[in-house]
Amino acid sequence: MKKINFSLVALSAAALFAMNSCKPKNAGNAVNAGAAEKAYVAPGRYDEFYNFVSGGFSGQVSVYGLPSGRLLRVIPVFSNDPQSGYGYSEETKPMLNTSHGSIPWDDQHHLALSQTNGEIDGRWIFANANNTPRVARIDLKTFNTAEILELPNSAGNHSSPFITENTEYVVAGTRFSVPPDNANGDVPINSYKQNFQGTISFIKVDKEHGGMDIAFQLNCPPVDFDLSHAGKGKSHGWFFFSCYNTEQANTLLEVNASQRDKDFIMAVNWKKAEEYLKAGKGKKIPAKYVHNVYDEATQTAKSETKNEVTVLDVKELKDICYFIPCPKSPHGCDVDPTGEYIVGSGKLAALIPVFSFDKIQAAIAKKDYIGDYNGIPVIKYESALYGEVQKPGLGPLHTEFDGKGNAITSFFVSSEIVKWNIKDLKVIDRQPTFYSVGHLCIPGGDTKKPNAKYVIAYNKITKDRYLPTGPELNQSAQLYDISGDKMQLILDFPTIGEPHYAQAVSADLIKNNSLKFFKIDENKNPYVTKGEGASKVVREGNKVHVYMTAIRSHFVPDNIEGIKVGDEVYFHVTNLEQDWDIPHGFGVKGAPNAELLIMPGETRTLKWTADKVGIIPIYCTDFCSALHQEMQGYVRVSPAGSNVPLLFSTGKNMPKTDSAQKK
Ligand code: K7E
Ligand code: CUA
Repeated sequence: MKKINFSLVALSAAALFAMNSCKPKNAGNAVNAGAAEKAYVAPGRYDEFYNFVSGGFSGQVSVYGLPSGRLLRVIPVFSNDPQSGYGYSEETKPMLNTSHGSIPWDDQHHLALSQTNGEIDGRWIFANANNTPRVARIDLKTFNTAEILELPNSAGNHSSPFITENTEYVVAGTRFSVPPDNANGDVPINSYKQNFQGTISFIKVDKEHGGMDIAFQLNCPPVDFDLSHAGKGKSHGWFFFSCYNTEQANTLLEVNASQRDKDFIMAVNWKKAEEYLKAGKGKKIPAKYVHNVYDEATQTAKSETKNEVTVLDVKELKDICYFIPCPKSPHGCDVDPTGEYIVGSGKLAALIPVFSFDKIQAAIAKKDYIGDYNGIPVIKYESALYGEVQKPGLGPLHTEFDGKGNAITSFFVSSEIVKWNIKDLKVIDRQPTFYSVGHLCIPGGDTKKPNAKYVIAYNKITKDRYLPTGPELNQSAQLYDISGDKMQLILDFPTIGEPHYAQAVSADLIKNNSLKFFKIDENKNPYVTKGEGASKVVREGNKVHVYMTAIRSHFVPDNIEGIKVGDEVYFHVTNLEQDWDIPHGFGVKGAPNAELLIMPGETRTLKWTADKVGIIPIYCTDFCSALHQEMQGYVRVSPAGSNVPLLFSTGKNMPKTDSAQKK
């Protein structure tokens, strides 16, 4: 959530007072002397945890080490990447394809590490694109985006991705309700109540390879689904979604969607939905969406358009969905490690309700409803409620769990994190954040087995925390040691883009499976060049394929003649190195399609259209050896229709050829 502007309508005078006083005067003094030691990781030493952090409006996912806060890598997911050529190289362009065409930049909010038995298994991490609804799977062997699946009938894929305890499903709820894709969407906006619909997608994940596919969608009432979490343990088989705008407003939501005292958490019995699906109750409806898969063998992405999706109507099919009233405009919806307690964080509420899974089940059994909402039963608040945390803070957003019976909740307005006990609902500790915290992360904090050494707060505002850099300041994270009685701030570090949700995991689970280079023998890219002797330049009409190799410190070929204006030149560059951490780069003067960064054993293709007569330099852009600066060459471009023959070489001077133009 980005910089909420709380309206006067929604806040009491007391709350406003607190907002103004939320920034302690001597923020710098909040860190005591012992802190530096706790966050210090000596040069050459590894961090204890990987921290995967959403990049918000950057569209990427970044990886930090904890406790040092060192940036380890930015993984390109939903945006073109000026570092690796992701989204620019011919191999990766299809990854950013959608039913709207190629989209070079999206907005990434939430992450979900794959789980087995409710624990992180270190295989994949899933990420959402918020703007043009998509879910990505990142392979944690290579830290590459392996797959991106578009979601039809959705808009603003916010409550996504959230995962079940054995990665059976990755689930995605739409933020905006909209008319379904196959309906006539040319309707007045104020016909929201009649024509709009909320959609939840259940994406099944192949157990072995991770491949994603939409198993079914739920057709739900038109509200805004904000966040979500799966049940676990006793509540495995259920999913919980926070909903706002149950007023079903379509304008000035700031006021119009803040009317009701309580909105909802929607409980979804997905095992029941599976039964209906098996019984053939799903309706196949036309829907156009795109599925992009990166094939590791060919190192090439393919984009496929799908035309159909199976929908279950939760109004017709009873016992899938139930609404639970939740004060007020709930944002985070978090389930504790036992699966019994569901925490709804009402942004405008002065308390935190904690719901009991057992009580929800009992209420459903007794039909303890206060009525229905668009045909869906609404459970009585008191019947679902375990209890309320009183006066926790202002503007609760998100909750993580420490596995020792405590929850830690972030408070955007009062700018603090607050630890409270789940059983007695008493506040135990509170610490300020600097400033306006959004999400929180404890390693494994939304699983059955949290590893509660640290909590990380991801903040929206950093003014006065860092040296000024003009009007724009990076967002930041703050690391707290939570191993003792009091939470202790030990480190600040800036982040790439705006961090929303993040996940962290013990480094041991990932680091030993990490691939060091691609084996050249296993490279099945159709344009691979497996040795310098195999390099060549092939003309097919106005297309020219350059099969090029790179190894310290030269390209083969590095002199090419016979290219003509208007030729489409494909530089297929294979990095022949078979060693960890020896990439080569590739740049072509004037190429509007960016550059390449090629990992050892990998082939990457840069498409370039020769647009001017002349000599075009090419060179390696990654400092790969002492003679990196010598890793360069030339391409001669002759006029269209010239008779300069196609020649290529490295290390010998080609014959002088006549460049006279045919008249
Ligand atoms: Cu709270 Cu998009 Cu998860 Cu941001 S959302 S903070
Ligand atoms: Cu290869 Cu520098």
